[in-house]
Amino acid sequence: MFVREKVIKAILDSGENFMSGEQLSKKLGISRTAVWKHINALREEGYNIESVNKKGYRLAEKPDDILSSENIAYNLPTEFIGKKVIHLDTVGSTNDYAKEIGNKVSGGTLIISEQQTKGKGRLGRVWKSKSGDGIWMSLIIKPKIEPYKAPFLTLVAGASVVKALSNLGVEASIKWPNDIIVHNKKICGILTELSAEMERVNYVVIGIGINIKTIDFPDEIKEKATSLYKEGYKLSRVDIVRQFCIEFEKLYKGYILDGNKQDTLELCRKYSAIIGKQVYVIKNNKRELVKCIDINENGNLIVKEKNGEIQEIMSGEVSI
Ligand code: BT5
Repeated sequence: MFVREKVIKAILDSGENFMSGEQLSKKLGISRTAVWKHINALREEGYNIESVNKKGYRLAEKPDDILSSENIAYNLPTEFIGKKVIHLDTVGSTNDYAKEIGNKVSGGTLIISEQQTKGKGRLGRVWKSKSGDGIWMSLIIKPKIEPYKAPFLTLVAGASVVKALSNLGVEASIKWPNDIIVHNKKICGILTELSAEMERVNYVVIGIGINIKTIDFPDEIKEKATSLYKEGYKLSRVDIVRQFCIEFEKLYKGYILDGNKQDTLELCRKYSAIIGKQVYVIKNNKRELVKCIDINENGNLIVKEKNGEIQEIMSGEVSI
């Protein structure tokens, strides 16, 4: 844990009570000047820390919505997912940032930015990521697997997002392969990128964008995009990220350590927006009406074509 996290943890742990500079300095083994510097840095990050003469410091209000390392990692019941968070004000793309540092940080590191100026979707598409409007984050993981096993991690991530939202009372569903929707509109997109050699994965970056507060979407997406706020949900971003970390770690460990795909697949089926429905599959600019039957062991979509033929679809786009 970094010193600044320890400072905020000590303050959070003391609840309503004040912690004096003296107490903090003894508890953390740092000088009082260092305590003071860390307190100021935390204030700059948005923490409302009261200081009262002769009493010390105390948190004036619960800092719910700051996506800081301290808030996310505080008593987070995971082993490694989300234990280290890099919180940025602005960045081109959290995925690109994650790829720059991927080799240097430990698995489980989370990069979160308030704003992205070059947020990316799949195939070079743009992901709108206005400041403070959502959760724009990338998780770096280092599974010891062969590269062909990595795409399943997109499903693990999708299942974890819907489960996390469901834990917080949001009815969301998964539109295979990488969209999460609420009331038929896209609330979240996932972009998985891989750094690998032929035989092994170096690291995987799972980029997740969740619209939280957006009210006005640009014209080109306003018919198909929505935010939690627009759908009537007022949730703290910190809670969502924490729930995501908890759910992701369970499914991820199951898949990587025990080869367990079932838990992820069960969630993908349970929360599927398309299984049992007629949808259009779009591939190579062709649009075909099919019926979705299932998601198979490999995470591929099984559909029945008009002529009755069963097909397995490995990638592409689905429109409802
Ligand atoms: C995705 O691609 O849905 C993956 C989005 C991943 C975004 C995260 S944010 C953190 C991390 N850093 C990044 O740079 N990216 C990841 P795709 O399935 O290709 O969908 C992209 C399409 O979604 C666009 O072409 C638009 O039509 C639409 N779109 C763009 N911004 C949106 C938004 N904020 N909400 C909903 N839809 C959006």
